[in-house]
Amino acid sequence: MPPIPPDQQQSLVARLMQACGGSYSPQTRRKYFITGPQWAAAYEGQALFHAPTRKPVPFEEVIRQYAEIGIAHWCTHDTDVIPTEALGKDGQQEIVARIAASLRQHGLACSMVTTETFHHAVWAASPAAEAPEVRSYAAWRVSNTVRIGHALGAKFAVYWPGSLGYYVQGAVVETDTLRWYADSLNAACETDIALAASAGRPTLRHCLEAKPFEPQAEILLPTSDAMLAFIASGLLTHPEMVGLNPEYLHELMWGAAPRAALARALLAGKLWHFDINDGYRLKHDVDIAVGLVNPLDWLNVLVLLRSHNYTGPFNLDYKPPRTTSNYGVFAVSFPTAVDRFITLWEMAGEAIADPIISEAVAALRSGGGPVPPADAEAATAANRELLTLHELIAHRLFQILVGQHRGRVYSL
Ligand code: GLO
Ligand code: MG
Ligand code: MG
Repeated sequence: MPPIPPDQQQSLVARLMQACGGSYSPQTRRKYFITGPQWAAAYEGQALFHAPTRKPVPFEEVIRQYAEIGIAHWCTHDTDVIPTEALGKDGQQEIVARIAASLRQHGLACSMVTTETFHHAVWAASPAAEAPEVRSYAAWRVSNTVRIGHALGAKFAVYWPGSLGYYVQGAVVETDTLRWYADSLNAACETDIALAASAGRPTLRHCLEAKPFEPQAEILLPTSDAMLAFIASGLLTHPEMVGLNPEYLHELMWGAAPRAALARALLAGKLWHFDINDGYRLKHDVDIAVGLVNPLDWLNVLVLLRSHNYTGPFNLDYKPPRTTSNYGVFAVSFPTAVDRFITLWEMAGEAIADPIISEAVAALRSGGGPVPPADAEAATAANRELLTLHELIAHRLFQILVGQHRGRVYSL
């Protein structure tokens, strides 16, 4: 093949995308509670050791592009859209008004707002630092975000504490740090209650997001389970207003089974928001788009969520790869992420309705017949053949993943 001149590359990408087929219409995509973060689409490809590879994308452009793709909900960090120095000032009001106008114009809703408590130098010792002035600033920042959330009609606020951790042991007192972190959340909830009452709106659902490591060394709330314990610790004045925003990769990173972590959150009644992406165990937070690494595991995650009637948002918290262009972010990265999610969601419905899986599960639950309660040998023998069904179910899920349950054959 001769070299492809730069001015012909977009049309090549567009033609091959078209050739892939299998995409859903924007109307279909809008039916799912899929949310698109400002920061994901605007991510410029920078990282520790890595320079940016893309140009900045302003919120007007992100909102316009999301609308065209069929992503019906948008979310943001405060400082994705408002410079730190303008927060709480006239500049904030002016920007929030522009965001509201842009969302209206393109028919999008703001689903969630979140406070950046990790990038700015003020957070060097975390938002729950020893210095009281840093902590009052943190309390003001999360309260200000709640204010922005109400102004934009958001339903959720998310908290990824980011650098709520430390490089060396002994320099921070863990119990105090956790108390101070709770103080900020309490301030956000109090502000929310007052604002919601005066605006006649429901309060937001405040969702904690854990990440086990990176960017800091040791961390106080590394997992969703740790956050569940924190919510129930008695430190929060309004624990009923606080739930979880687990992120698929964050659970995978520490070696967990994401599906099991989600199941524990479901049982606690705290699975309110879900960051969807993909990646690898025990590696960095690479935030690859959903289904590109672990599609079978993703199918299983969605079987769990569908069968337990999860109705919260699916937030596309991933990073388009550094190799993708600004054009590619909206022409390939976002539409394909959304479409893989929808396909996996629909396949999860097929798995739930599959007669083979249903019969196998029912058989396993029926067991092999009554045996005396104290007889291990008899209980083992009663189930000897039935237990083969575990592997059969896993095979059937693989068949559903590759379409063999619909007659696609390779044994020609
Ligand atoms: C980073 C987190 C981050 C959060 C965001 C929302 O690893 O996943 O993207 O989801 O700050 O608060
Ligand atoms: Mg996240
Ligand atoms: Mg992540």
